[in-house]
Amino acid sequence: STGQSDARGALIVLEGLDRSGKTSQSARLLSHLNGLGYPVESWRFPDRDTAVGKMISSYLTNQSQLDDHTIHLLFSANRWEKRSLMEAKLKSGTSLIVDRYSYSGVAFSSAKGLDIEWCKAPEVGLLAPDLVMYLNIPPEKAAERGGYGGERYEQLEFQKSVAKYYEMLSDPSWKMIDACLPLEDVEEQMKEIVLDCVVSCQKGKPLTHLWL
Ligand code: Z5A
Repeated sequence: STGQSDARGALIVLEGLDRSGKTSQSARLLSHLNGLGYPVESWRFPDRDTAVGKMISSYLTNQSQLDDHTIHLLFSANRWEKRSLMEAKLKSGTSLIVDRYSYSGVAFSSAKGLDIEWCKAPEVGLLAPDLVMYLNIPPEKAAERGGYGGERYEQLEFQKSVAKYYEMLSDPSWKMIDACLPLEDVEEQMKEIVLDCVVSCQKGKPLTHLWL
């Protein structure tokens, strides 16, 4: 077999603290891959456009209060409601660059004190990323960047705790990106890693599921 029929898009996830530069880098990677002629879309979680996403958004902007378990399950439900579309996109050959995924879900809720295994459970069965890139930045440095402090989780002490949980969740397959450098240098670290991943998925690397 040439493996041709199993060609698919890559599921690429960007994780990191608030203000680590995920949104900026998603846009850059999108245009990089587009320029090379690869079908690619940029996604983000939470997806605030769905019905569940609207509840999440109202919670994050402090317009509503929810029990910690409840909001955790809503974040997870927000990924589940996009799961079948995600699979269809990947199978049709479109790569997805996803700004935050299940690791954010577990890291943020665990940092509030919820049991980490309980937090992982609802994520089991979602598609596993082909690549996780962690935009690494000390919480203090991230806090110095613009626009900090508006939403519920944007507080230094909390972000420090989130960083610890990310460290617990990370595995050797994660690509650690130095996110303190200028935008162009951060992008430069990611381009080749992303392209390698897209090429290996085109060659038919099998899709797997969380939690690995
Ligand atoms: N959350 C959760 O609890 N559970 C879940 O399951 C999920 C999420 C999925 C909202 O997420 C909150 O939801 C989030 C986690 C929680 N809470 N927090 N914290 P979100 O994705 O909607 O929002 P965010 O991640 O907090 O923020 P952001 O604005 O998307 O940050 P970013 O994408 O990492 O950074 P950016 O927008 O690209 O850049 C931020 C600023 O820094 C901006 O002014 C840039 O110009 C600047 N910047 C970026 N890169 C650089 C470099 N390299 N040098 C200098 N300045 C830079």
